[in-house]
Amino acid sequence: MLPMTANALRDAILKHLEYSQGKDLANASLYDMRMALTLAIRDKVVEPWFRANRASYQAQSKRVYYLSMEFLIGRLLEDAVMNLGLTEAAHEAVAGLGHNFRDVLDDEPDAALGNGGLGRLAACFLDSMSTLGCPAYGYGIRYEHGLFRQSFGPDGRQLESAEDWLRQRHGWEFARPDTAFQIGFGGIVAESGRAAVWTPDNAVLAKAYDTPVIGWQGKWANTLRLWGAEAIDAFDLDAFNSGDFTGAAAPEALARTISRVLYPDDTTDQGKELRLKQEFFFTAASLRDILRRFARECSDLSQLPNRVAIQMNDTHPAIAGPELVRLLHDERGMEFETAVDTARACLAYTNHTLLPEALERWPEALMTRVLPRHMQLIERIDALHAQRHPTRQATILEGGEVKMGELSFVMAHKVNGVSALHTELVKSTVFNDLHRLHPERIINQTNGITPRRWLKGANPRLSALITDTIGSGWEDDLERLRDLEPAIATPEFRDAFAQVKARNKSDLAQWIGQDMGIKVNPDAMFDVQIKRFHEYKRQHLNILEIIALWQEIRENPTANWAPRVKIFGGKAAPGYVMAKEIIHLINNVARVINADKLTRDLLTVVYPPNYNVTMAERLIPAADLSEQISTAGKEASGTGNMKFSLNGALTIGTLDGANVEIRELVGAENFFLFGMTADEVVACRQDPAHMAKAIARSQRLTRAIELIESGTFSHGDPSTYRDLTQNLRTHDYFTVCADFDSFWDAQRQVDQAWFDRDNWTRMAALNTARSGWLSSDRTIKSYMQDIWSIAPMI
Ligand code: RUG
Repeated sequence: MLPMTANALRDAILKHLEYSQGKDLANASLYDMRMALTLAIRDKVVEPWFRANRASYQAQSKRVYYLSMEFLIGRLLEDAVMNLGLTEAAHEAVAGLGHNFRDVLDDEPDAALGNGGLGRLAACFLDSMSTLGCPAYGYGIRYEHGLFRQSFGPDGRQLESAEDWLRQRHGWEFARPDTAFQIGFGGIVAESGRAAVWTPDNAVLAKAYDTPVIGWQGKWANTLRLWGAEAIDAFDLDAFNSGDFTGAAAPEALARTISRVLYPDDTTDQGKELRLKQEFFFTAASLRDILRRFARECSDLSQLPNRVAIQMNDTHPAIAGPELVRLLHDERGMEFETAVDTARACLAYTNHTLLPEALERWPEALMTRVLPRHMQLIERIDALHAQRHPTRQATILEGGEVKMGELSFVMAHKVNGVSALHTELVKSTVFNDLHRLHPERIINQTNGITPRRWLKGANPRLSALITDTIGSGWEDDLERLRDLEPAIATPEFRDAFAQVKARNKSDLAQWIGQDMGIKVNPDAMFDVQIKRFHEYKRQHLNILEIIALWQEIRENPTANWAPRVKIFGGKAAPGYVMAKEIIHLINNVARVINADKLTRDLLTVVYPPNYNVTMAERLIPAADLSEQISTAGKEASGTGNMKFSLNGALTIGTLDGANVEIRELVGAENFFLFGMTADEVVACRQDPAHMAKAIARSQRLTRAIELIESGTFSHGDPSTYRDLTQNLRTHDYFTVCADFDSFWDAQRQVDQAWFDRDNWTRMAALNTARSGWLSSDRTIKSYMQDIWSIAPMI
């Protein structure tokens, strides 16, 4: 006899198989089973979802509106089942119906509505807001095609193809055809008294799709509302009747372009009109939705900041400032300055980067063409700021461009960086002048990760060991992991911890063998670098060190080397030539090194294609060493670094982003530090020969670069990687060469530490025990207190 919940769940699955999928059990495919389970679980989410909505309406509570171009949510089924406490019941129910639960979970497409850290942070925040009972809506775009699918050509180059997660029905969402707004572009502005009337010359319909986000233990659920673009008049019947079948569907095709693809880039401003339209599209629809909800509860617009907290995730929704001013001033008659101040009291802005190419700037001509009224309002906002702060130097408009970072700053009551170091750099560099004028505005909110997905879900073995040792309750009170410390002093716990890691590694080794045909030694150190490819993240520093190591092992194969499996994962933006060259090089180094019989047992390089959230969930629990090797001052925070540390991997890293906090938390003795500090990097660049000197100083680096230049990894063709090696020799902005020797030395310290396996395990377990502060629950509590002024409702 199955336990009751499993029985009830089985009945619910059968009902959905029959009535939602139109299948009986005998004919149900894996897809049918997954959809039926998804819908049965979704039913369970609806009740707490309604309850949460009712509670926040009744309390007339302030709500958070998290505006983000990206929500990298990945798969949802396993998370929802886990948060509802139904994992065992679902397992039994599915097995009882003749299917394998793991296969059913793995059938779900990975919803890649984001590029990397910024989008995954938004997804972790949704989980934490629901867990904490913080009334919130996530607002974004329902992209038809998420981040591109990556494969590697026979020559090792990255190939991109369209991702199509919506080809199958998205079982979690509720379409809301009755919640739709017309979003206009272009047109003319006419003066009308004190305000203005904007008449766009074209418009699309933003249609809402809601996905409930259930928190831990099913106590609260918020809504992720994604906007899909459609034509207002979907079909041109006259064209159809005259035989122009393609032309008849043209309005729909054109409108849908706006929500068709996620821009495959997280650091550079694409400069495309479509991108600006996407940004305005989802921001404007969200603001209208927010004001509509507010109007149902309150008629006094001066109360808006007491009910509405709008978080702009990066500058992508920065147009929210002028658009909210327009809605309040032009459409609701609020006096201009009051409208600006009211909007500012609602808005806050998170900065995620200092890279100049990633701080969006729009040509004034483009802004005027696409959003003529907003351009006028931006000029007035800039002028008002100048009038109020006559000593200001930083302007919103400069050189014929609108600087969206400055606009966001001026229109936000709080601006936050995402790690301690990053926030100090935000103050001292990009927003230095604005910080001088508004010294209270910039605050730090170090990023976090949800322990539900990144420990409980991704690493069930470690989770079970933790629960056996300190009891449950750590899932939403992660600081409790500190209670593990006394146990870590015992050999029994360390053995159990080491066994968990060994089993996770054995699973990964099996997957690598099956998926890639590469046999890896599960007893070797699994050394992992997974993240977007970018020169500042320095995957090329890692591969140069691998080449140097390979050489030394070849020369002295019987020496006491620590065997390593070097694992890479990540995509490069399709237009980012240098990042794609690094991918190309890694694949070819892997080809050559993996074929070398002399070094085979000591060094293997593995690079599975199409890295995504699901792959991260597989790799992180099996990692021994986490590579966080960015040029100091360039990685705003990082969140992968936190996931590794929580899962008991040791970090080799620079003093960059949240590495600084991680090192303080876990203890300097449990972290392998190398490289220049952010200040030293700046000083190093003062010497135009820094890279040449570093190469001349380091025989190993010289040999590694020369080996690439000799054609060893390019079938004898010395020209293949010329751009890459020339860049290192003559430019090297990201100081790969200057940090190389320090990186090499730190890697040898890692080797030494690895030889004392029991002590390694102790260090790894201490990383887990001391990572509680990295929970996104901590981050969200801090946003609630310092930015949103919202109290939890559970
Ligand atoms: O590069 C940053 C990461 O350091 C950070 O951890 C993450 C979340 O805050 O955001 C990343 N990011 C920055 N993604 N896009 C940008 C530039 O717009």
